[in-house]
Parts: sequence; C-alpha cells; structure tokens
Amino acid sequence: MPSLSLDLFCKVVDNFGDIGICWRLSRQLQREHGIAVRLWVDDLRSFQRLCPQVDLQAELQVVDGIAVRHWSTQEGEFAPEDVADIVIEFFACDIPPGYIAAMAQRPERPVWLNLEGLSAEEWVEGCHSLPSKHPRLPLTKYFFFPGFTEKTGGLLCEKDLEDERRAYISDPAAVSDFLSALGVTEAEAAAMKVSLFCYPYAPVGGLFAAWRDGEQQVTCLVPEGVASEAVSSFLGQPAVPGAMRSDGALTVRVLPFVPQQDYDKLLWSCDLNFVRGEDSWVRAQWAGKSFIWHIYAQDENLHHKKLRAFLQRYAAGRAFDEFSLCWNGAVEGDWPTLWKALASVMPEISAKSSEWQQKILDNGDLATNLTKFCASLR
Ligand code: TRH
Repeated sequence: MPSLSLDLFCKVVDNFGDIGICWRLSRQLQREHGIAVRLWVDDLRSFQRLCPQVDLQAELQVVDGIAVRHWSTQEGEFAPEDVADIVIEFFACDIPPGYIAAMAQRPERPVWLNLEGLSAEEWVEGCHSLPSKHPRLPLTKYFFFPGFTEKTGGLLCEKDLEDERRAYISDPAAVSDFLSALGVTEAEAAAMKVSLFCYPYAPVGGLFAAWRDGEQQVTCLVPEGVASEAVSSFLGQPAVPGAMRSDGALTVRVLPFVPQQDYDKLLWSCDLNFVRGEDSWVRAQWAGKSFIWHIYAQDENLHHKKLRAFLQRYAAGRAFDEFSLCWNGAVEGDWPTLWKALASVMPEISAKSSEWQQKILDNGDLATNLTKFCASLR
C-alpha cells in the first residue's frame, strides 16, 4: 500500500517553539508511522538554529527524510494532485488560498486538521476533535489539541525516547563527553547542574543572587541568546558561548545553542531544568528530572491561569508551586527561601516523574493519536 502523504504548514510567529514542534512531529510521523511528510516553513533561519543541516537558500530540500519547502508566499495555483492525504495547519496559520481551493477539488478530500497549542486547562477536552465546516467549500477542518488527559490528543513523545534516555544516563562517559564538548569542565560538572531556558523577562538576577549566596555549588548552563541581559550582567561580559564566571557558590556558563536533537541530552545531564513555551516544557517532563516552566506571557495574565491549571494537574507540592508562580510573576517571593524549599523536594519530584509520564502516556502519544484520528476520518 502506498504510504500516506501529509503537508504540515508552520508559520514561525515568535521564537522557535512552532518549528520545534512541527519538526519533531514531522520526524516522528515519518519514522514511526511511515507517512511521507512535507513540511512548509516560512522561516528557515529559525529552523536552522534547531537543525543546522537546513540550507537557507533551498526552496525545496530533504532534511532527515523530510521534504522541507520554504513557504515564502500565499500566492500560487495548486492542482488537486498537489494536495496531500492529510493537511495540518499548525496553530491556525493561514494556508495558501490556492492550496485550499485545490483541497476542495481533490476527488478524495484530504483530512484537514488545525493542530493547537498545549494547555492543561479543562476546556481543551471539550474542543479537541471538534469539526468546523468551511464557509464556502465542501471541506471540514478538525481541531486537534495536545493535552494531558484521555480526552485530548496527548503529548509528543518518540517511541524510543525512554530507552535512549536510560542508555545515556547509565553511561557516565557519554554524559561527561557530552558536557565537555559543550565546554563544561569537570569541576563545573561535579556541582548541581541547572540548564536555563526562559523568556527575557524571567527574574534571573534574583535567582542568581540566591544561588551565589547559597550553600550548594550550582553550575548554571545557559544556551546562547537566553536571558542575555541578566546573564551578561552576572558575567560582566557579553553572553557568548564559552563565557563563564564563578561568584560565591554559583558558576554561570554560556553554551552554544544546541541542535534540537541534542537538547534532550542537556536536560538529561542536568539536575534541574528551566524550560519555557511548549516543546522544551514537554521534553523536561520526559527527562525524569525536576523542572521549572516559564510560560509564554499573554494579555490580561491569561498565562497565569494556564500555569495554575498545570500546577494543579502536576501536583508536585507547595515548594514547586510557589517557586513556579514566583518565576512567572504570579506572586511575590523571596528567592533564597524559595530555592531552599525547592532544592529540598527535588529528589522527591524526580522520583515521581515516571508515574507522571506513565499517566500521560496511558492515553498514547500525540503522533499516534493523530494518525488514528486521521484514519477514523478517512
Ligand atoms: O521557543 P519557545 O519560546 O516557543 C514558544 C512556544 O511554542 C509557545 O507555545 C509559542 O506560543 C511561542 O513560542 C510563540 O519555546 P519552546 O516551545 O520550548 O521551543 C523551543 C525549541 O528550541 C524546542 O524545540 C527546544 C529547542 N532548543 C534547542 O534545540 N536547543 C537549545 O539550546 C534550546 C535552549 C532549545
């Protein structure tokens, strides 16, 4: 039987998360489900930061088995045979009108999905898989929501991820090779290791001061471009890869921005991971370590509601909740106290992580749920 084809449309609105999620999903659909994926992406430069093989000049290229098409215009005529069996628009991006017209002319209509962003809020369950008829054309689009319960589409998680993680963490030489390739010294690696990924407005300065004055040696690893202002102010020099400084109990080191395929290893190598947005947040949940989420800020503090919905579901206790709320500006707090409390429950949080993973994966992973949903509509 010929494999199914799928067009995934991704507009990089802000940051890397959109292409990060679409790239991960494309690879998983192709590798684990045998689907021929064509990824349409408007911003090859952002894509290249996650995936260095991307050629910025190519209109069409094959990267890791995925056809990548530079989506530079909304113009253009399309024939019904140009349309894939499954069409996914990420985060309600507008796909070219000519392409939609061709979808309506295709003898077997494609399955059309809008893949939404992740939220732990309850309303997601009521919206997942809802149909929406096109106002003029004989086409129906379905909403597909990732999520944490069996009434949602689940979370992205590759089949071999847990085996790869276990193999990596049980091989100390692999961990030390990985860290030393990023410039981390043995002494830095012996301290509590924290990776830091957050938006520029995170209260990094206050936390750095608490770490500096704390009892525990902390090595904070920050990929280039993250919280640059606060990081360079601590360093007293520009936050470029290789820059580092120790003060009191804290060492901060700037890393190169690691390719997406290595980002998991960074999370697995650290004792605590600060993550943000969507994709790194989900990866931190698979990493089996404590993590703190910096949520993308929205008008009217809508993000605080979303954060609280997650904290309620995750139920990791008061120290975790208070630290998370403060990190996201939802409440005020004192960093030395918050840090001491969080550090004391980190082992317990890590120990419970596999229970949490199991709970989410009982519902299947997002790519598998998505293919099943598409099959049910064909
Ligand atoms: O880049 P983000 O802030 O993306 C966000 C979210 O997608 C959010 O939902 C969206 O509304 C907003 O953008 C506009 O954070 P996120 O989702 O974690 O994506 C970052 C990607 O970068 C992720 O795939 C991990 C990857 N990454 C690396 O590959 N290497 C690195 O060194 C780092 C720090 C991240």
